[in-house]
Amino acid sequence: MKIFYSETHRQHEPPFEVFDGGLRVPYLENPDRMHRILNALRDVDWADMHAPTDFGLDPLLAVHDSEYLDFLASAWTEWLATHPKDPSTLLPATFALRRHPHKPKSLLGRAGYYIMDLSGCIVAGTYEAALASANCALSAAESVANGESAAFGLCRPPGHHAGKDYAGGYCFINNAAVAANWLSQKARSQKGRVAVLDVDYHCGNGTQDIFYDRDDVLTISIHADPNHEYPSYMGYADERGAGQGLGFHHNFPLPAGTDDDAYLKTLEQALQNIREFDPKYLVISAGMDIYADDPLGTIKVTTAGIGEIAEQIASLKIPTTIIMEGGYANEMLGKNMLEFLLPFV
Ligand code: SP5
Ligand code: ZN
Repeated sequence: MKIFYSETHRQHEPPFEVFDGGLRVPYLENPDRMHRILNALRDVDWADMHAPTDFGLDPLLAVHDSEYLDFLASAWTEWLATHPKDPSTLLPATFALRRHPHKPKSLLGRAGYYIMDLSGCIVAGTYEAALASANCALSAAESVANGESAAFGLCRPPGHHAGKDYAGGYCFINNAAVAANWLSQKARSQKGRVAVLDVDYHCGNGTQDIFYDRDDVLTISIHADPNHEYPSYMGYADERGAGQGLGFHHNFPLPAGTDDDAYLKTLEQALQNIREFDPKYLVISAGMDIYADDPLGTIKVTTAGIGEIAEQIASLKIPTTIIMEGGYANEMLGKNMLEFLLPFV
């Protein structure tokens, strides 16, 4: 299996995050996560590692707002210019309620406008890392478009919480959405469509936002109920798409404690939606934070369960681009990711 990975992710290592009212050090979405997965991949003979190709900004601008990408590109330089002594990290303390339309000029004002929570810390290498991460996703999508049955974008930072014009939940550029949109353009001439299935523990709110009014990309997210879990304001079952896109989004919120069997039953409903849609390509937002011992999770899926989930998805036999999202039980992250990839090899 072709796997796309870039060391550039190391440049994004925020010093802390603010987590439900307390400071968390170190940042949970840390470079060690990739190290664990790479170590596990070293033990198998099917991991065909590649550096990503640079696709430039066009495929990113096709799903993200250009002023938002400009903000990400210049935020650190602007922050350094005003905080040269101890820049630490750029993190706003005042957040925009988007029902107020003003977009402020100041850097912290824009940061509050473009960042949805306190985990979207920007440091010196954040933009470079986010670009490299998106290029890993695009490179994986390209190899699937060129005939591979599956490919893996080993992306960091993750992407599924990033919307058209906002960062959040450790995410800056929506890697899965960028890949799905790129594939939908590839497939357009043959009237082919794309489905995105998000199995990260958290709702893929950014992906939902980006494709909400479109009928050419079906989006489905299975996640912890937003009534008790991040991102709180999206991910409910009655969010079904809008306009042209009505009926082309599905949320499957799950209760805390959901085990392998209950998860697989819900997955079967999602897979039935995908079969009916009959996409030419499938993109998976693969978050391993559904794992029972994840420090952020409340869902109790086992390592064997992760393998079974992947088995069921692979049985669709749709060309599949797998995109790395969350997963914070680092000591099991390599093993869990191997279990997930194996059915696609
Ligand atoms: C990519 C990804 O997995 N991002 C996750 C970001 C989650 N950050 C939210 C942290 C707050 C969680 N509060 C948990 C309390 C409920 N048990
Ligand atoms: Zn997650």
